[in-house]
Amino acid sequence: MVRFTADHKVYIKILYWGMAGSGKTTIVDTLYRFTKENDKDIAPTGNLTKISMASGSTLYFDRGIFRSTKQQSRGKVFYHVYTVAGQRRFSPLRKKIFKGTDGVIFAVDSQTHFFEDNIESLKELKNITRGKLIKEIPLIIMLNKQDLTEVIGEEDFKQVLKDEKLWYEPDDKLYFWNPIIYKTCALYEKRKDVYRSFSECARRTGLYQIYGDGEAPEEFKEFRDF
Ligand SMILES: Nc1nc2c(ncn2[C@@H]2O[C@H](COP(=O)(O)OP(=O)(O)OP(=O)(O)O)[C@@H](O)[C@H]2O)c(=O)[nH]1
Ligand SMILES: [Mg+2]
Repeated sequence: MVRFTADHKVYIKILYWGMAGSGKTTIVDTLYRFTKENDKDIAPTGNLTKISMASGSTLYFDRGIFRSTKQQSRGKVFYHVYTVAGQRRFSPLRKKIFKGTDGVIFAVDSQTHFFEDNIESLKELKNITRGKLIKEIPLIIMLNKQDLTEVIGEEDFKQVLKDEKLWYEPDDKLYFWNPIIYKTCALYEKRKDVYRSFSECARRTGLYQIYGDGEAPEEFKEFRDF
């Protein structure tokens, strides 16, 4: 739920969701370091909060707060970025962390042997969002770990989205808001599209609020170059 405060600040919650080990924590680490060290449209404020086990797997969540550095929104727009703990047993916790989410980035572990586990994680997300994905909550897909061999391709995952009714045909008014599927690598030294995928989710979340009153705006063509 986007929060507007009395002092004209806007808080947007973006959540990384996905199976255990898909790279969510690594993605936020890379996003943090990259936007701290480079002059980008967002910059971190403070440190990342990480609650994890000795193995590095998330126990509760990670959280980072980023502020917009764009001229028109500088000092006014803030992004609360969370990751969920992906292990199966943390399902009730994920439901809690999900509350108030404005935009979701779904991180896929692209290794082909995890194909079914990714689908299971997507189904759980769908279940929690109760039909709101894409319609009210923008969805972006990261096919992560594309630096490895034997990975899931874009067409494979598009089919998953179609099967899950998260993909609209060109004659549908939601077609324009179909999830963009990014082929990513979250490892800092080999990073690919970590910043870009976040930016697109943030951009869409803003458009949903400004032009759609919290829903996917219908008259979308003019926003193409927004
Ligand atoms: N090769 C490769 N390894 C990655 C990539 N992203 C993450 N990893 C590795 O995958 C492992 C798990 O990454 P995490 O970021 O902890 O995964 P997570 O999604 O946060 O896992 P949970 O917190 O258990 O849900 C770590 O060893 C990472 O270094 C990637 O793009 N490529
Ligand atoms: Mg994690």
